[in-house]
Amino acid sequence: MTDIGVAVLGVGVMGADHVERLATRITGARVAVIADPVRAQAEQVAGAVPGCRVVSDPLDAIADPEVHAVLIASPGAAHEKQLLACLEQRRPVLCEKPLTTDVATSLEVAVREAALGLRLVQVGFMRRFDDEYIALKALMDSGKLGLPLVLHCIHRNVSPPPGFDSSMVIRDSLVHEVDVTRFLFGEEIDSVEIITPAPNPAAPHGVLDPQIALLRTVSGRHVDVELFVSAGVGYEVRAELVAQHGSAMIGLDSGTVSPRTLRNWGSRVTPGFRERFAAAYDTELQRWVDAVRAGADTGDYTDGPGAWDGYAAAAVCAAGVESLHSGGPVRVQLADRPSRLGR
Ligand code: ISE
Repeated sequence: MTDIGVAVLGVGVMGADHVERLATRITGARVAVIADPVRAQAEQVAGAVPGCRVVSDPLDAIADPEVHAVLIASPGAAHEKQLLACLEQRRPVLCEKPLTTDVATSLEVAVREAALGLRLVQVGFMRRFDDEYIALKALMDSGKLGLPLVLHCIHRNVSPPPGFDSSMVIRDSLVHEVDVTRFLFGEEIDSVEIITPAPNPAAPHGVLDPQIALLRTVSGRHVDVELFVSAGVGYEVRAELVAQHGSAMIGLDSGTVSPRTLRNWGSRVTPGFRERFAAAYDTELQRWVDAVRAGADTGDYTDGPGAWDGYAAAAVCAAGVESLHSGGPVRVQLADRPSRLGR
């Protein structure tokens, strides 16, 4: 089989990173078309990829005859329309989180996909492809630590992008731990509570940062997450599992516990998510391309979290945003999972 043609929609930081990845490290696929509202940016990124065309309308890119699969890295608000067009054209699609920007439209995507009897949508929760998370899950599933009980997480960024607000700490940052919780424990989240300590004076005006999220799974397991998007030091994403017979920690960068301050930022702390999860993104894309190529036989064009996972994460984050405003724990409302019809 010849390489599949991929359309990349949105070539900001993440989209451009994926174009470079597809063009240089991923086998079995080539970037056929790029669409971005900033034409100059699209031209610049496409210029580095032989044979890649720039198309103005993302919907034309999805329908393009050279395109077999779509990678959505556009802003969240554009996802719903682009995802529905992919489903209509039966195009396999890898969509960066969030699936869509609200719960109802995320459910709509999951329902429409299920009605096709195919698995076409994969959500870009890249931590599921990271060696450390995979090793932690394998350790939990092996039973060596006994019953998993508690997960303590840390999620710190140097600074948030422009326009970040308090609810984005939940929808943009906590969403990763939401998916990690569902991935590691293999169960849904039942309630969320957001606690807002005294804000960091260096946080952008009006942004409540840090925030502490308390998640409770349906079987009663506890997950706490410190979210600190204006921490000013580096990209610190850690998790410590506490289980019946012991504990295990991932995300220490150097493998040791060392003081982390601005002074040792350069040498010890990973600067951002592209560096921390570079290998995970490579694995994610290679496995997605392989799944797309194999999908015609199975109707499953994904190898990772799907539309339901994107929807469930959106539902948990909506409960989190409600808790941010109202205080106290908020129950997560989940619809019945749509079953695949047909195949
Ligand atoms: C960003 O969108 C990401 O996905 C990063 O992984 C996360 O650390 C950051 O907080 C988000 O804003």
